[in-house]
Amino acid sequence: MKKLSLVLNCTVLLAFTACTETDVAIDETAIESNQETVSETKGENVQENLEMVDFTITIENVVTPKPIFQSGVFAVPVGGSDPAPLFPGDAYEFEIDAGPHALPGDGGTRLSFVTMFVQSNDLFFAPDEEGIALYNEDGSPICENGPLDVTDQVLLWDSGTEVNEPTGSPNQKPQQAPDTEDQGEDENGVVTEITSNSCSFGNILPETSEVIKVTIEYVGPARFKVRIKNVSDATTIAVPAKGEDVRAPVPVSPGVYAVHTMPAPFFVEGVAASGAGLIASSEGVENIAEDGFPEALAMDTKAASGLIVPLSPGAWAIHEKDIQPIYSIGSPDFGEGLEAVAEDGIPTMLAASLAEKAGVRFSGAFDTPVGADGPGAIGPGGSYQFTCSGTDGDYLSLATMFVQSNDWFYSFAPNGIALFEDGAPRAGDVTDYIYLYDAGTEADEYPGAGLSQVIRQRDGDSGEADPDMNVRLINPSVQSNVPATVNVIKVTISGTSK
Ligand SMILES: [Ca+2]
Ligand SMILES: [Ca+2]
Ligand SMILES: [Ca+2]
Ligand SMILES: [Ca+2]
Repeated sequence: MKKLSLVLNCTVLLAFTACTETDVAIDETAIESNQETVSETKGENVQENLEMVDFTITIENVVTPKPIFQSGVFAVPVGGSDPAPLFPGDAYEFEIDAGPHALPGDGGTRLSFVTMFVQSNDLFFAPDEEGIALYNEDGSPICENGPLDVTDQVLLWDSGTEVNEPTGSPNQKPQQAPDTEDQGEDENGVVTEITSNSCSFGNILPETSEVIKVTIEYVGPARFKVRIKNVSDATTIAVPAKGEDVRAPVPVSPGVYAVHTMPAPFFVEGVAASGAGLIASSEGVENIAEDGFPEALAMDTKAASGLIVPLSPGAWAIHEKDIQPIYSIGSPDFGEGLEAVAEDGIPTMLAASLAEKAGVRFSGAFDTPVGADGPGAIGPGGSYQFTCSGTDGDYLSLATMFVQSNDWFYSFAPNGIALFEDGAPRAGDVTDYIYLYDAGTEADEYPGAGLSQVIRQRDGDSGEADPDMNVRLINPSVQSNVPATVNVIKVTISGTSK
């Protein structure tokens, strides 16, 4: 077993395991020394009159880390076609993608959501700041054996944004006109948990479990269905503002959900709703809690959602113009080590193959992040750097893993890129020439959640066979959470004449 390390912000070292099968033999000494391991086996034929130039290649992880893994809105009741509140018997359903964790050591994935307790000025239902853990400590989903009732993890909160009035008052939904926003006296308070079933003005509130029932079902792999049902009835709540002994149901509003690993996505207890929590939405929970309108919070939550993609150690080659040293599009993987890079972030075999390959002049591996003591992946802000030499007519190829995948890698086009342009050493940003490919060696799962992806798999080289065995470009629309290449990786070259 070989430990790879994931370096985040160049300082935090998080280890994740990547086991190796016998066909991906790891030579520990090679790993440790291969920053300097440069093969020159094919260098004999260099023309003496061509100037040799040193190049420094820098591979940076330029991901902007987002605090939320996945988010969305629930607004259309099951069986309906338009957004609407839940009335007694109605339910919202939505599905989420989540592995046990998104990054090593991140505390595990949890679900949070915010929805209005409609018979109020500004009360809402939500789990506590930690959210509802989706996996047990042993990595098994919380609801392996059918839908699990998690209503006991759902609490009632006062958003502190509108002064509470007797239940049934005209400043409360459903008495307010449907489109009205922000009708009622500003409270200028903080988010507070409602811990007894009465609040100011003597409102007698039902138990949470008398209003909603929340269940989570594992429809996996790494996928869950959440169901929020209105279980209130015509007599659930007293509405004294509408008359003595008058009772009513409690509708439940559309809301926003988030899959996250750090606590407090939407609000912080004891803190004003605006600007609080991971999302720091200026609207906060106010618009949902007062009026049942999820749009503003949903937009800010979406902006705070995104996949954090580490990049792995990889291999490089300086080679002749017309060879494709690492892969060919539309052909299966050569079986020379690309698979181990693309699936598990291990470059040893590919680097060894490149060192022996006809047409390759120099080659090596990059595995130790700048500023790190040992090999590891790079998270946002991290970088690899290596130097190589070449002459006019030489090409550069490289491969590094898109770590939140089963078998995706970044590379130049199959023939690499020319080291010289119009006779001058290439210099500058060459990210425009980098593409994201599927190696065709393992079936794809949802990026950042898949249980056979290197961060989450239990053993190296594990996963289903890819239904398409050919190396191919990733269609960016395949999964909505795959960032554009320029938002993940930046590759720069600087050449210096000797
Ligand atoms: Ca209030
Ligand atoms: Ca109001
Ligand atoms: Ca694949
Ligand atoms: Ca795998």
